Amino acid sequence: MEYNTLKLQLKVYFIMGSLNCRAEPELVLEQALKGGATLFQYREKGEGCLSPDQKNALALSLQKICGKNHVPFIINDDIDLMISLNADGLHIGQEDGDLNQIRSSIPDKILGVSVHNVEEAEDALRAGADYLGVGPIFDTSTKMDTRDVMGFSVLKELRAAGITAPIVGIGGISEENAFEVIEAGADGVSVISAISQHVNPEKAASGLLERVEKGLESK
Ligand code: 3NM
Repeated sequence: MEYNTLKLQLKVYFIMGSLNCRAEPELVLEQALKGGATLFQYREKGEGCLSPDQKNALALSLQKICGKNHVPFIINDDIDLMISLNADGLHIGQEDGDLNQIRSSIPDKILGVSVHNVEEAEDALRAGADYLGVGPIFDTSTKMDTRDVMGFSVLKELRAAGITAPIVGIGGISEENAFEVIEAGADGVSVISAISQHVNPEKAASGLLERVEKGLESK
């Protein structure tokens, strides 16, 4: 996919599964999109997450909400579900299979890959990743098995290495620190709890969007 289009879609990348929400996932997503979330990833992971049938049903229902709002719908780490729903894309981690093989089985879909350094980023791009997720930038209590907190340095290193591909930061990002994440080199921010755990997901998403846009203007 064309880099500039994708960069705009990555500004406020909301990620969520049933375990992350305080209210009904559908309601949380509707509100997040109303507030200006630009991309959505369905990520059903963790102890106590939904059974495969329930997961498929919720995915379909969230996909419809994205469709109605013209926001791309990405699936985390489940290529079969992505293909069966004809979703807009897939996001995978470093341990989620052979990237070249995945790329060739979904040539026309958005493919995002989590990376942690320049080498992983270059490998992912060589295999055809469309965007890179980089983190954890800050401490997060949403995901247990993360790498060590990276701060801004990794974002700066990726850009200094000449990587121009779309990049989103992830991990502990909020309205308070989103500006600096963009300033350090990201095109957008990926968040779970800043939106899903907020009492007002719409307000959370609009606040993030404002900070991201300010960050982009300052570059
Ligand atoms: N991946 P929150 S951190 C899903 O570092 C995920 O790769 C991470 O949740 C990584 O916005 C993370 O609530 C959780 O901190 C992000």
